[in-house]
Amino acid sequence: MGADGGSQEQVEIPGILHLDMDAFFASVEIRDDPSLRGLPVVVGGAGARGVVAAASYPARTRGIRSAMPMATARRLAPDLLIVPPRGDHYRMISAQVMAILNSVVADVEQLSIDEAFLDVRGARRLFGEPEQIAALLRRRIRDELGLPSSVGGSVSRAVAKIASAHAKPDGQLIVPAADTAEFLAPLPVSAVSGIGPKAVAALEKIGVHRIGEIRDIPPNALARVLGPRAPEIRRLAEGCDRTGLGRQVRERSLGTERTWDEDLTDGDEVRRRITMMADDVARQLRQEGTVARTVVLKLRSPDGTTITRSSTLDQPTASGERLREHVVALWERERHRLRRIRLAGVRVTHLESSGTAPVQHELASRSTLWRDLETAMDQATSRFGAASLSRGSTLGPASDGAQRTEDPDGR
Ligand code: DCP
Ligand code: MG
Repeated sequence: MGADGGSQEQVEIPGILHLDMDAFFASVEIRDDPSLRGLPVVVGGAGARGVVAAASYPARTRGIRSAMPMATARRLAPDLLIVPPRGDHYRMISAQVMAILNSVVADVEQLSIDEAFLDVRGARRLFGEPEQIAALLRRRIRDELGLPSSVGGSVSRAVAKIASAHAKPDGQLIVPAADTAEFLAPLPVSAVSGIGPKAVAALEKIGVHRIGEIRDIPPNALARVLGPRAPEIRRLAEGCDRTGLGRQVRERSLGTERTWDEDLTDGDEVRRRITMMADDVARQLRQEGTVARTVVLKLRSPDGTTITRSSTLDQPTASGERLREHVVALWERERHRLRRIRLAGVRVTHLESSGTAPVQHELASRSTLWRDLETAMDQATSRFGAASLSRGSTLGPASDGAQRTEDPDGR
């Protein structure tokens, strides 16, 4: 599944860990000067325009936070102890932390100076379950570096990060796959990385304050508020996110394209060819049980001029009919620009597993009909070959054997 590969069972192990050092810069200073322990300590510029970089947990109980003006922090805690930052020192200790992580776990993705994601699903045989590995890492960082850290674990990087914040300070929380939605439900939407103050305000306007309430919002309404991230955040709220290490699941695409020896000059012929390509791409999607949200039409004239136009669908689809509507619309918009066509291609991106795609409401009955029809066509095609069936409107003079291309980089 996604970039994780592996079996279903493997995917359900909450072995995506997020480790984050507690009050990192402040903890280093306290370690190096134990007389600071238990006191409201901040690291940051002490001058008039200084800001708080890190605040010890005793400082936080007084309301002091990172990025706060130092003047405000001083007002909140008149007994505040301010330590000037030592960047090189923190960077060196950060490298020591990462070396410990890398000595235990093969898949480590450092995110910032004091945090990393780890995929420990492959380390189980050697080191035990994710809980034990989290405890081992935290113990080694404590014993070898004298510093506190916290770990969250989940089947998803986003949930692991939320869990580590939940476990702080000096704790760990591994959320089993089946408990994910329940764990997230009562948390404020701002706990999701990437939901900033603007999105929080927009969600509040539609009555959503907690992550669990996201599940009650219809997909279209959620898309209006959150834009393209809406499906991903809904999956998260439902406990269905399985995104592991790496910035995101690698964006896959699939498609088909064809170059002709002789230029196509007849617009209707081009239209027929791209219609067949849309059908072929839809068939590929259905074969692998995915649906696509974006369809891309590529056209090249004999002089090399290439235009690439894409169209985003309201709902992800594996229907040739839906893809056809979009590529033909793109073609109609661009046809005046290219009088002769040497190459045409149809490609889909933003692929999702068809199991998780939201049902298309208004067009449900129509698309169900098409899906059944197209599934029947797929079965006939696999039994009798591609030439046995084609859509009425694609029956043209020449049968086109567009070659199938698979492009993991989405170009
Ligand atoms: N940092 C900074 N300025 C900020 C935020 C952070 O200079 N606005 C630095 C100081 C932090 C370090 O980065 O110690 C790590 O950032 P975190 O967000 O992980 O914060 P802390 O580690 O300080 O606290 P927490 O226990 O919440 O992780
Ligand atoms: Mg931290």
